[in-house]
Amino acid sequence: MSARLRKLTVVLFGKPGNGRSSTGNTLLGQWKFDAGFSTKGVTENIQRETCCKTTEKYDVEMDVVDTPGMFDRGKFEKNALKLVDIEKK
Ligand SMILES: Nc1nc2c(ncn2[C@@H]2O[C@H](COP(=O)(O)OP(=O)(O)OP(=O)(O)O)[C@@H](O)[C@H]2O)c(=O)[nH]1
Ligand SMILES: [Mg+2]
Repeated sequence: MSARLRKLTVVLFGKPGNGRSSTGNTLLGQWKFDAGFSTKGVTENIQRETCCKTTEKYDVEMDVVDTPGMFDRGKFEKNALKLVDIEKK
């Protein structure tokens, strides 16, 4: 690993419709996560995307993890467990 390379993981949590996917797309600088208004919630599954940024000090490899809304359709526990599995890889 280069001395100037930094790895960062951002996990987006929150209530349904509060802007997680939009925030993720802004961080990535790309439209990777579906975002928009839906009473049912747009994001149904955990999705992980990676981007690389060069800042004044470091090259940053950033993983952004989008998640379904907390308390959404009772899926929170299941998705939290999936997240733990993803982080183990
Ligand atoms: N005004 C404003 N609207 C926003 C902002 N972020 C997101 N939105 C809007 O809010 C709505 C929901 O945004 P999403 O990014 O899909 O929110 P989410 O938390 O991923 O939603 P779900 O996956 O459906 O639970 C969309 O219509 C966005 O355009 C913000 O910072 N300001
Ligand atoms: Mg979403």
